[in-house]
Amino acid sequence: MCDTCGCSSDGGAVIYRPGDASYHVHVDNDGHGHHQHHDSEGHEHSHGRQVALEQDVLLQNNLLAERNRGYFEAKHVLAINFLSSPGSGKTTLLEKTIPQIKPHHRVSVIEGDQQTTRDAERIQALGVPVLQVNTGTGCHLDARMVNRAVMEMGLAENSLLCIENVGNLVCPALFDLGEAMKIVVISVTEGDDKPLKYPTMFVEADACILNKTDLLPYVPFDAGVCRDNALKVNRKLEWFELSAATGEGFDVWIEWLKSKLKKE
Ligand SMILES: Nc1nc2c(ncn2[C@@H]2O[C@H](COP(=O)(O)OP(=O)(O)OP(=O)(O)O)[C@@H](O)[C@H]2O)c(=O)[nH]1
Ligand SMILES: [Mg+2]
Repeated sequence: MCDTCGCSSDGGAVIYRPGDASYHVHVDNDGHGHHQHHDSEGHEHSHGRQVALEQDVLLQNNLLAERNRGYFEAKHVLAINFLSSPGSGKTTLLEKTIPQIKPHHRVSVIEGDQQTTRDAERIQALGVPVLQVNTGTGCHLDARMVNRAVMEMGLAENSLLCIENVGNLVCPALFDLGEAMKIVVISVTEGDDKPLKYPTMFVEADACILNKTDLLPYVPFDAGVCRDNALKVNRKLEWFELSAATGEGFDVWIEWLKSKLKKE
């Protein structure tokens, strides 16, 4: 049980490679993984070790996050943690963003969801390396899950790593993954008061993307008010307004992302 947010993420996470039914990696509490192989009769044989769960979940997480950060820095990998409520458009944003980055930089993706490999399958269709972490009843990714996934996939030098966190506007903000940046995605159907009601996510974020602007004519949402609310809780927040569906507003976002990649 996670002492921080009360969700159960202790060792329950499993990493999947979309399209490869024989591939599963169970993530231990120390971030080690063990593959499970199915024999001809479908029986599982697990290899690995279990370590007692640390009491201080966040301290333990932060230590491993620093190891991840060191690894990313050594390889000049720009790791971005994408966070939002369920359905704000994180995967759609990646589907539209990656094809514009891929000609210039290698891109890898880690997908976080409680269940299914649906998002990883959507990303795999773009032709970039992707692994899916299923957190089971856990409501966020943590540093050990990312550490394990990164060790499984390996990362190219000077590349972009996109980590799509579990859809949740609360708990994922508390867990450092070792990323260089957190980007919170909010969509116009969620209400322009969300930055005030869920400030931790916006305080922790480096940038905010207001998505689904194509729906603005149909919903009572004031983009200016939302921006002001977000900047009230974090005046350094970079702000983007776009529609991942139509591509409107995408140029500014892509130019900004490319400028960050140049610095890697
Ligand atoms: N109108 C409109 N719909 C969008 C836009 N972006 C995403 N959607 C739709 O919103 C729904 C959710 O999009 P996803 O990209 O799956 O959202 P997500 O944040 O990845 O969802 P989870 O991974 O479940 O948290 C889908 O039906 C998308 O087609 C947009 O800019 N405009
Ligand atoms: Mg998604």
